[in-house]
Amino acid sequence: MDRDPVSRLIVISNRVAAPKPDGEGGAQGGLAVALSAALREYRGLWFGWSGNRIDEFTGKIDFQRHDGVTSATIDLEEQDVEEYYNGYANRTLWPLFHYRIDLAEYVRSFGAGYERVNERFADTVTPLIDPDDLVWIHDYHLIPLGAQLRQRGLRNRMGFFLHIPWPPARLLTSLPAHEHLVLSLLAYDVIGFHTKEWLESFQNYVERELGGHCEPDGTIHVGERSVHAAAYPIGIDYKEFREAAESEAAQEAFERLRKSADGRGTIIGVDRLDYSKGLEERFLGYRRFLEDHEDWQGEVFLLQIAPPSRGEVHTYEKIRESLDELSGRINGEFAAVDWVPIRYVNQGYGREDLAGFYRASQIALVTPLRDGMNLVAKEYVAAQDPEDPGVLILSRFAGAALQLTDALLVNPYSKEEISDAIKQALDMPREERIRRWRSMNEVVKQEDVVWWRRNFVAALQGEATQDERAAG
Ligand code: GDG
Repeated sequence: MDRDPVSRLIVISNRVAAPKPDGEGGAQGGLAVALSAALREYRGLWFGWSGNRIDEFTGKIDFQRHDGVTSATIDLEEQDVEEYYNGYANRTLWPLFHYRIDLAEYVRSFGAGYERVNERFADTVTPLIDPDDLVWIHDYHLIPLGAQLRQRGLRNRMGFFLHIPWPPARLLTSLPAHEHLVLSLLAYDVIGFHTKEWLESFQNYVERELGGHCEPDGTIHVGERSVHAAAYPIGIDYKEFREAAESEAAQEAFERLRKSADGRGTIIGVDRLDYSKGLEERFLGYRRFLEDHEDWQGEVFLLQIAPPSRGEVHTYEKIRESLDELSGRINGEFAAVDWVPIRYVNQGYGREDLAGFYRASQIALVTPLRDGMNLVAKEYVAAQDPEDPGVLILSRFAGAALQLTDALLVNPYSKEEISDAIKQALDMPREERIRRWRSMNEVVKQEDVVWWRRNFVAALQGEATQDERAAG
């Protein structure tokens, strides 16, 4: 492998985004979208699971090179995938960190599988890391990886970024061995969250449960250890998304949707099919709107794009079934021979198509019950026509609500608030739409994915934190 004199960036995440042929769709998650953009202009290495399952773990690494980025992937055993990915990551941590303690499953073998896979990651990636490389580890799948790498002698600057919310301390303490998990985070030099709210929950846990002390400059002390923890809100690749929005494919998608709308108002939702996204509550809020405003029946429709994800986890099968049922029920109740209130689509589209659909829609309903950030809200803003922009209705409980304060902010659990916001959006004068959009667009444009990456990497390189390295 060729090496440059300046530090390389080693990114480690559960999955490595495979380059996709132009225009190909799919339910590529927000993390993958964001990191592809960040690494495009950074020389580095991206390490993760290939997505393949094998009978017995070999530790064999598959290297690929594209766009100046080397990706290195490993295969995992079936049992690893069950316990680490489907288990601890997606049946324990994901629901708990999204405040769904009712859905969180605490199974000892999941925890063991999680530790084992983190060790496997550490064993295979350690030899690929040079002493002056910066190491940036992503998300809830890999919380203990930094500590594992330290145990293998790595002294590099290491950062961790959490893409999902950090739950309140009282919820987190329901997790068996929660202290062990959180203490492992102290192996990093920098810990990043999307928002101040998640950061404060983390600080609160550290003070309450670990007896730590948090300074106003972001330094956290626990015993002998000090780390820097701060909020780094992720953005979208604004430039790339604007280009997508202006492409021919986007224009075709725009026309296709406008033509089929036939003069009706379009409300769009785009989400991975996940219970955290508040889809059932959204459908019920929209149903309430149709009930509250009969004159709008037949004049507007909801296009909900929801590509399935995590199909191997039972809760995801269940949410899929209940949404099939609910959309069918609402359509049966309100539809006319020439109008269907909800167009519910379980397939993914290319980014250019999405951009065209966003632009063709007068309203976006982005109403997660809890979301680390939410990139769809930002993409919707970026795709709008500056002369005639649409209105963003956004959940107060998405991290994005702290930045996009000119959206119509709603409580996603309240049918009435969703209904009222749809009405307000449909009635909103053009000048007000433009004013709100301009202010949101400024944020989305300035605080983009490059800004996010630079801020995080600067902290990782910088003065901040990490003291007694030599003491190990
Ligand atoms: C996690 C956190 C945080 C969706 N459908 C299609 C499609 N998508 C793309 C969207 C967007 C991405 O997937 C979803 O990103 P979100 O941020 O909305 O949500 P998560 O996947 O849950 O992401 C989240 C994020 O990480 C980053 O830190 O913001 O809070 O939960 O980019 O456009 N893309 C295409 N076709 C689809 O049908 N091409």
